Amino acid sequence: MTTNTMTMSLNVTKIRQDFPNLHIQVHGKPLVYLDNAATTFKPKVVIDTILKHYQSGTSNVHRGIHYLSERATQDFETTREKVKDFINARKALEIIFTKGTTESINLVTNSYGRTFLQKGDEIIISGMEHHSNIVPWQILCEEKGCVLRVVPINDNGELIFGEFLKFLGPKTKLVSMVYVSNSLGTINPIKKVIEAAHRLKIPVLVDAAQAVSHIKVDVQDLDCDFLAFSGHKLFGPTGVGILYGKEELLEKMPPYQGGGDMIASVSFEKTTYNVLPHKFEAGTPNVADVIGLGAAIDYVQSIGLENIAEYEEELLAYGTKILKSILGLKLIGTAKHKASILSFILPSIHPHDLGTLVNEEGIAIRTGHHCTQPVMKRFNVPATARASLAFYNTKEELDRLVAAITKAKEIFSD
Ligand code: C6P
Repeated sequence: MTTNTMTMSLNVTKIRQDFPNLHIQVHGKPLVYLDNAATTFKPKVVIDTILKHYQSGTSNVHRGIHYLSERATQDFETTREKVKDFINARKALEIIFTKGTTESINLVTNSYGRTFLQKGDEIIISGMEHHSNIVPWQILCEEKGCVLRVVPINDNGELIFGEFLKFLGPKTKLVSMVYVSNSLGTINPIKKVIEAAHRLKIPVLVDAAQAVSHIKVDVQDLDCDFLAFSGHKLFGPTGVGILYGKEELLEKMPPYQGGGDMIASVSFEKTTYNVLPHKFEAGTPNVADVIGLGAAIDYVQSIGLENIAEYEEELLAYGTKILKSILGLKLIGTAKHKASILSFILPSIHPHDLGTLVNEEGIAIRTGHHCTQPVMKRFNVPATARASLAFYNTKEELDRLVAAITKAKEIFSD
């Protein structure tokens, strides 16, 4: 281990051995992967778990009494327990498996929203939402005649909490807000948001897509009513996500989709629905990836989110310092409370050109609007370059990013 990583709380050199994807070469150079907000790499244990399911455990769940089906069902339901413990839900039946954050939010808009919201009702979101926490509400507003209210953000990319408080009122029927912004890195004061909304008995959905891999999320402590996240941003597979909902709310909500597994009985005269959580899980679920998510949660727990947060804080501070040393570089998103996401622009290079040039150096960053076009509008930029860090990244990799940006600047100054 180098001196840079010695000072920090994790044995990153050892951790990096767990991630095969970190050891590939891109354009003849060792890959530097700084696109973790888009998706994280998967540790070998997750890959092996999925492989094992397909090689010697393939079966559907909840349907058979044969050995493989019982085993797959057990592994599948064990993951539900793991998710429950991971976010500290009261009961496993409060954990619904979905395809990802996007589907989790759409489940709430379609089931809760369409049932309990009416014309003139207001839904509050923030100015830093991902499109998946904007568009489903807009669709609902169009259908039901509800009103979407957007809490503004300040020049640092922080929620203007006073404005949020002013928006809350008798017409507010739901608050849906991101915990950690994917394009700014801002950590929102989500507990305060929930407390304020609950004083008026307004339920709150938390988009925790970017939160769960960086900070300990405790749904009982937050007291949120719904919480959504994706497995693939938590070192797990794509195609599986979580909707947490309080039991009393989920009980009141109608099914989101109809099909197998979500029913108690079906006849042409009357169909009755299954109990929670199955009421919301129509059809064959993503068995292998759910089981893979269980392995990812075990892996993250073995490192510990407190250790991860501490390490990433130091990495973020270092990255912020060295990026700021690049003449002309402007950080977009300078909130006091931030997760390890560094968005920036350069006056002379379009982010897409920068992304292309650093890619030639073997460095993966994301450029564009990051599915947050209103954030780009707020900061009056067409796009940003974004380096998003995980606990397997190092200071040396950030040094390589800075060197690649400096080289790109030189090319563009010719
Ligand atoms: N953000 C990014 O590069 P899905 O696609 O359903 O797994 O997650 C959607 C989503 C919802 N909320 C937030 C805060 C997010 O960051 C994302 C996904 C990726 O930033 C892909 S656009």
